Amino acid sequence: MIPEQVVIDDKSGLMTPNTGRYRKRLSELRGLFQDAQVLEAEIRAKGDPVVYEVIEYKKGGSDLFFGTTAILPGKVNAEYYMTRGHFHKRRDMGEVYYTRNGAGILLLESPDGETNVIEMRPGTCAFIAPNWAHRSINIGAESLVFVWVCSVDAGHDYGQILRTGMRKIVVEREGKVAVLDNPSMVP
Ligand code: PAN
Ligand code: ZN
Repeated sequence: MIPEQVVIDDKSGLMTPNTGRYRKRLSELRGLFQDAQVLEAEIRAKGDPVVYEVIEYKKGGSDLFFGTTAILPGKVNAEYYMTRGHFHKRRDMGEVYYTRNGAGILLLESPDGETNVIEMRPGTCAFIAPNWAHRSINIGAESLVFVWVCSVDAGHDYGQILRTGMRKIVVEREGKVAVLDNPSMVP
């Protein structure tokens, strides 16, 4: 393995070079947002818009890898665009999120249902402690771009969050950002 420089464009999250990337469109995020009807209408009206893009740099044999996530600005009804959210498969492994552009909320949840909220704005670095589920939410008018760094062994466990949602949702209420109890939370 050889050390290498990676250039990151803070505005877009583009990483050069990178080893992989994927996009999530609204149609791939069915079930994530409260308002399923508005979601379908948005897919039709906007031609299935991209909600977020993940770009990574991963080299075989390394213990660490890193990448960027760029969440576009947008809402489904009042609910801001967000990532799926997950625990790590390896619950003993945490992560670092370093925000480079935009404005967001990092919503965290422990296995016993405790919630933690960390503000994301350029220059803030979030320590995601092991065993906390994490979801990032774009509450601004620009792309929310952050750099993440994590163990290659951490993995993703989407199951529980996909099934039950998180305990809190992040919505616009009377022109302000509000973190509310999730009304459709399955206990
Ligand atoms: C991030 C996330 C990325 C997309 O790289 O995977 O922001 O979010 P979801 O995977 O929840 O859709 C990370 O936390 N990796 O562990
Ligand atoms: Zn993670």
